[in-house]
Amino acid sequence: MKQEIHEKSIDTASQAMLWKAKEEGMETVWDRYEKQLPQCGFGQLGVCCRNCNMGPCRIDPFGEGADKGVCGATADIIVARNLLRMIAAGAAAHSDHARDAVLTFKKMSEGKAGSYRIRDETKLLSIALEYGIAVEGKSCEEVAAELAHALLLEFGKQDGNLLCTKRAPGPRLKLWTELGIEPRGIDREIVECMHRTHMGVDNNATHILLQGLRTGLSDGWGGSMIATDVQDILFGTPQPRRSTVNLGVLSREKINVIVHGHEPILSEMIVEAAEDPELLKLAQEKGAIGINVAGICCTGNETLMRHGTPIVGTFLQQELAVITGAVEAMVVDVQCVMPSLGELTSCYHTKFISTSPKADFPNTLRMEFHEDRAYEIAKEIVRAAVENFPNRIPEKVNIPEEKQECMVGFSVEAILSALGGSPDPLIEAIKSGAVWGIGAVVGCNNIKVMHNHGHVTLVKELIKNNVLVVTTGCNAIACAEAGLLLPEAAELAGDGLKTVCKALGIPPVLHMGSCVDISRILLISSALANRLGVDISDLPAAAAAPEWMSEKAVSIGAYVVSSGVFTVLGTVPPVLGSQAVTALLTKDLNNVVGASFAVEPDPFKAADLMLEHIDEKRKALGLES
Ligand code: SF4
Ligand code: MSK
Repeated sequence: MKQEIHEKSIDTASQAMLWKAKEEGMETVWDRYEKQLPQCGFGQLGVCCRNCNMGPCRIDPFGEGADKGVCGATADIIVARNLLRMIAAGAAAHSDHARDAVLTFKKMSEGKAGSYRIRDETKLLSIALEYGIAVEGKSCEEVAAELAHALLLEFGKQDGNLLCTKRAPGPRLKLWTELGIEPRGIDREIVECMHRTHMGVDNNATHILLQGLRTGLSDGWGGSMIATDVQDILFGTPQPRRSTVNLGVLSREKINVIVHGHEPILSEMIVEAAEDPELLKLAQEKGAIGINVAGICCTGNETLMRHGTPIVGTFLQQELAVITGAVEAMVVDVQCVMPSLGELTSCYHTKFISTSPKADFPNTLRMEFHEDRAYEIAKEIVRAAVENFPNRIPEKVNIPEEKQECMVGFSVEAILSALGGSPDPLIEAIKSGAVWGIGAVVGCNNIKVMHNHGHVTLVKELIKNNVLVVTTGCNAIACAEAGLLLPEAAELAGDGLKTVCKALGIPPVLHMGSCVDISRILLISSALANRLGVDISDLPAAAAAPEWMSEKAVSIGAYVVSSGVFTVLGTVPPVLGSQAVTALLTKDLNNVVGASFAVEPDPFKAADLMLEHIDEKRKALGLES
């Protein structure tokens, strides 16, 4: 199944770089995908198990061969166990990111991370109060030290439940408690998943999946929420600002430093180091007119939201950025970084710099990051990029023209302030039908979907039908590239949404941040539900991940649905090998948590499913329908 270049991406800049890759004989993720085809059917259905060394075992989906693993595990057990391990890995990724943010916060409070300081005092104090910390008469550092201690306890908690979940509407929290899925310690839930899926432990698909919901909740209302809170305290809560996006943000005359991955701890320092007079002088000596820091994936989203630094692209554009021949340094931390970058960067002058003590890749220059020397290390990294500028090979440079303006920075605080301080105007707009509902569209790119087609098509359909869209992660970047993150995009919205956006001066698609910032979406949903006196599952709202690929997305799906939001997946999760698990996820969960999943690869049909759901919820609330 060979695809033509124009079938691989809807983005013309990406297509141009795919042509360049072809001319230069460079291999990309699209080529490697073709070589994998046909992919393993057992894996796609989720019916293979390697959880002990009597295996690997696999179940014959046609009912002609083995119907049980060596130990007797059925397809239901194997599929459920595999799904639980995906959730555990996803929750671990988000939560370990959060832990590192808290540890930096702690060091800052002890004076051991001098490059960091508190940028949002109001948020520090309000969260400290929430965690029961008395703030009166204490310095910010003292409060921060106590808060860091309290937050760290959330990871290893052995008694009681997580504190952040108390932010959920009362009926939701009550439901989680009744179901026994209110999360306990963050690490505990993840460890328990690994224990339960060990050979011969939990062998009841429903029971296994309930642990999946609880672990997901420990991510969304635990790890991810803590990451967002601490990052806002340390780096500032995002406010609306303008920036630019797509491969065309790379500069011909400046030194291009790409920050890629997920954690803002280092990239915040890189943004600062790129303005250091000493490095700017060096850049000029090397023949450049400045230093251009731009992002990919969620590290990019973090610096975009807080500083307006441009974004080069989504997950599937990371190799294409290198192929421009204009990148002096690709600086990576953790998550969503393709190991292929090692080989690819060695074909260009690009330095591939890995910085996380946890994550190394082939052919990298290791410049390990430590908070105590944060700014110094950031300067060393930027210096390495600057010194690499003379190695740029002019004949190999081809930067696409495409560069799109966008408006970003819609934290919950920014949305409420745009609404005049309370969610009431939005609630009134929902009641009147001007805003028909809320659509949360998030998630990755997946090579199985034409790059950005699922994202952009679905979001356009939603806004056309007056659904206000909130977005994070790679969906946000895809929407930015398509021009949907501009107030002017209101022209593409239905009449009601158009009027609301114009009155408030906001885009019809609100960029709320990185993947961990889906926690912001949970909080705005809670604010709306509380104001209406209902549960989140009663809201005229629906979610989608049209091009998801990562295990983090599976954990996100688990907590979004457990929070009461119907969610449409655009790529098929590996569960179809079990009818019981599939039925549970797509139907029975409705009777448990008041929401379920649907799988719909066609973005038009996915939009229809979300709209039907919103219609039903409006009707149930007695709103105009
Ligand atoms: Fe096979 Fe059971 Fe071992 Fe899995 S746990 S590999 S199904 S014997
Ligand atoms: S970066 S997790 S590809 S959204 Fe958060 Fe994009 Fe998915 Fe990574």
